[in-house]
Amino acid sequence: MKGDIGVIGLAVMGQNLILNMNDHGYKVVAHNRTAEKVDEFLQGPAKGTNIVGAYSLQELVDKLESPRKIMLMVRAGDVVDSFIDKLVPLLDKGDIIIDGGNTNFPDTNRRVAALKEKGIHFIGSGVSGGEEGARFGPSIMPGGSPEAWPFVKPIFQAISAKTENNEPCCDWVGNDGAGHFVKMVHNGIEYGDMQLITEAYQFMKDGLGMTHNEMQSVFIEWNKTELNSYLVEITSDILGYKDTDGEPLVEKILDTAGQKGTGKWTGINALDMGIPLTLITESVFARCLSSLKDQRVEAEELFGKKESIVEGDKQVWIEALRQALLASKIISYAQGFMLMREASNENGWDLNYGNVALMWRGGCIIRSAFLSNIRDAYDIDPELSFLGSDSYFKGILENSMSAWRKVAAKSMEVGIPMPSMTSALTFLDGYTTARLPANLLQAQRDYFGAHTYERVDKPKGEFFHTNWTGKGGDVSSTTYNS
Ligand code: NBP
Repeated sequence: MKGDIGVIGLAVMGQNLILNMNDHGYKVVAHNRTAEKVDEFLQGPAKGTNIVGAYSLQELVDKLESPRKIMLMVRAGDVVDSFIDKLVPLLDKGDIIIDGGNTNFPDTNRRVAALKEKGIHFIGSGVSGGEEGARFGPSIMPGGSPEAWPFVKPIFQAISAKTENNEPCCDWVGNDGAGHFVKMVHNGIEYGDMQLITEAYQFMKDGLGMTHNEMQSVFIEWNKTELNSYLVEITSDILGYKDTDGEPLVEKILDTAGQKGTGKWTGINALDMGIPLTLITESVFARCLSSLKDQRVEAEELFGKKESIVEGDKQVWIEALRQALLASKIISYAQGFMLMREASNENGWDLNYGNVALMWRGGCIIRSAFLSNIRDAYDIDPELSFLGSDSYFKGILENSMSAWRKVAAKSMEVGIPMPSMTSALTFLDGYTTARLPANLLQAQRDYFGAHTYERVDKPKGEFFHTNWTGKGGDVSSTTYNS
């Protein structure tokens, strides 16, 4: 009997996805560049299963049922192109290549188009959930050649995480690089969620002077509220984790955050598309700032250490912080969905935002109860332009406003950096202001560069230039936005 699917790449993600597929009754053919890893896998974790090995790409191709489905779980970038180049001459028209790595979506756009010309279908799929997700149920976000989906759907939906209603956290996202785009935004939101939690931690630790056991208890309690999520849950575990000397391990970890690019790509795409994705972008910058460790140490000496004590009833502050975190999180998701909406419009992807929320509901790093509410919001209005306008989320934003402002103001007053919580509030203030000071900005642009402006008392699209100093001419710059 031939294999149902081939997987190339036997590192942590590939091995665990293969074992997951095997558990669901699929016969998987496993291949890896370094052939010894095939043996190690077959004689190790795959021992006693139906999984078979292939030591060359030809052997892999020969062992698969038609149309062949071959999933790459390898390092993103050139490695993917190199496998595609080697596979294509061995494949038949109608065969399917799937890239399950963390690929930047323009690469997927390019690969879908290039392979289409050769009659090969290509799926670019985000896979989230890390090792455990891959093994027992990841969130899977596939996009690319729609013709390929019916062949891959049963396998992907079987191995994916399920919601509490047993719905698979995997559905077709859209054409071209839509799946990888949605995975990129997922990772950007992950950056935002993590940054928000760290800001709450610093406020509790430095501002309220709380112990790690106290903070752990707060996160355990928060996990029983609307903040219920995987990241809040692991944060409570981390805060309670003691090093061998009995001290909290987290305080021994160097405070410089790493990043592998997906948050940065999300920010770059937001800038490219003109979407004010402030919270996620602040989170990326917060990681950049954290990496300037030596400079920060010198600067603290130069400027003096801040005494960031927050006075007042601790319990009141903790509840205010919870509300500020929740409200900021709504803004982060609202901005992420604005970005997806713009990308969907620009690329003709016709994204289903409720389905995206469903795919993130389980299996992935940002899984949370909150995503069910997002799904509900898009069920009510599939074209919702701002998540915060949905009645459920609007209610939370309004109820949290006073506490959120108090936390933001206090952080500024005592010098606790909270870039994501404060920028989220500033965004909402801007978004809910009908008239912003951009009129003055337009006047400045016209003053120094004759960039022209529109008038509130004239139809939109009519542009004016003023000779502000009496010394300039009447020639204006060409009006366009980039
Ligand atoms: P890695 O990202 O570490 O990739 C390891 C695989 O890539 C191995 O099979 C390795 O083969 C192969 N490879 C490399 Br590296 N360079 C190669 C080359 N020049 N030619 C051929 N093969 C090469 O594995 P992973 O962490 O399992 O991740 C796989 C994909 O899934 C990545 O795109 C990753 O971004 C994505 N992802 C990872 C996670 C996670 O939590 N780790 C989560 C979600 C998505 P070798 O054994 O011969 O070196």
